[in-house]
Amino acid sequence: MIPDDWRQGEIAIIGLGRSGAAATRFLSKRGLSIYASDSASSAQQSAAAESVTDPRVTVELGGHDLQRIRNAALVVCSPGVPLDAAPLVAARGAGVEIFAELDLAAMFLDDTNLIVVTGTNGKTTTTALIQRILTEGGVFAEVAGNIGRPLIEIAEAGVRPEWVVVEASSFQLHDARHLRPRIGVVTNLSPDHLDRYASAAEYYDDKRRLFHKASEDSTWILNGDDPEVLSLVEGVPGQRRLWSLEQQADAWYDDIRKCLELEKDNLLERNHLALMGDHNVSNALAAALAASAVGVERSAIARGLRSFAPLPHRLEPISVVGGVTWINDSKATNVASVSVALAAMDRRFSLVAGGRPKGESFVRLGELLRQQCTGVAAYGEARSTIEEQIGQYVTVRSVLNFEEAVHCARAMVRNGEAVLLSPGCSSFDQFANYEHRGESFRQLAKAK
Ligand code: UMA
Repeated sequence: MIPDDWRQGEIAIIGLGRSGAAATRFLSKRGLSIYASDSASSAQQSAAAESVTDPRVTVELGGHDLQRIRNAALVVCSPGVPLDAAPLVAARGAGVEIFAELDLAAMFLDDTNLIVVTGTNGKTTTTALIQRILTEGGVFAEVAGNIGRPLIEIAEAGVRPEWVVVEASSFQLHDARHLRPRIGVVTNLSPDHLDRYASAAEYYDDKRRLFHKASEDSTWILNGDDPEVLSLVEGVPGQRRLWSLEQQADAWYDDIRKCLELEKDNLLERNHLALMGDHNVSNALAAALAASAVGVERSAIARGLRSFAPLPHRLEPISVVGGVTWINDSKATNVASVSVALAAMDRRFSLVAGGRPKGESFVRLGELLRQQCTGVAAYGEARSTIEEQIGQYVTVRSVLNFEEAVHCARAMVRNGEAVLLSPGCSSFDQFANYEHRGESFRQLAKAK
């Protein structure tokens, strides 16, 4: 299964986060020589380096030996490594083949049933919903990919699940050549990661890699309300199943009867779904269609949806303290996600936003905030931009640090209202990741 030319030299692994560490384990077990390097040398990378005992693996932290990478038989890169990072530029310049970790895994999982979920927002919830429903329907399913577990770990595991539900980010899909979903889901599309891509079109091009191995046997589950999604799939072979919040479709939401419908029958009453916001109705409809394509019965789909609890950091109601509801939406790292959160709010609230900006404009939030928002506490590197761009619509208090922002936001609401963390930015100016930011919010809420 390992191509002969991979044994002609070293495999260069770029980045030693979860993906790089898992790829190193997988390839070293197959007897390959590996040079794994990471530009950083913090605790995570050091722990990964220490766990390597195979003498065929050389680990370098705090930098990359570009000449060694140029001479490699193959490069495997982590999703967080930008395309213009020096090691990737060096590899490309020397004509070395580059694999994303997810695509490397896909090569070894070609005979495994994959449901691949992509899109800009809602991927993780949809992925988790599908697994919940499949499990309810008696199907052995696991999740992997952007949701947190590198797909290569599934390729390594001894027992293969019947279905793997893979959340795929655009970074993981970049240049994917081997990924062959039996079922693919596209939740929605809007510009994102403009700090990494030169344009939204370039970002959509990576999303389009989902269809690279499409055939007449493929099933595509698509958001029928999103023209970008429908245009992305134009000309792609395979069966299409659409869901909609606006009109009748294969799965749709009947806003008059407040009921989710699947293939012309009632599936579930809206109030039996424990998730806030219409976007989550959309995710539930997508998951129902995917499970139905696997063959799960309607009653099990309904039970799976009914038993699904909100995921951490995604519009997660965390507590009610002194009559104020605290809602953690730390995963909202782009402006489109914040709009979705604002639309889901059913009461007056203050907003904590900020962090490291990704190059998007916040202006479109202005009108949405005017309706129910009592004030915005803007923090971190994005604070001045947020104040400049939405200050004319709503009161904005600009502060440097996160804790101060949470404190400020609390002071802007009363009994019966809510404090919403939906930052619209990445967390990296003050936190290791969005989870860390969400946990910090949880602790601060508890202390109020
Ligand atoms: N690095 C270098 N050289 C460089 C640049 C970076 O060595 O020039 C190093 C960094 O120091 C770091 C590593 O490369 O150690 C990059 O690691 P990574 O960020 O890819 O981290 P992983 O732990 O492998 O996590 C990745 C995904 N991270 C990103 O896409 C940024 C995780 O998605 C995913 O869960 C995991 O693989 C398993 O598949 C997280 C994410 O933030 C949740 N995703 C983005 C999002 O959802 O918006 C796309």
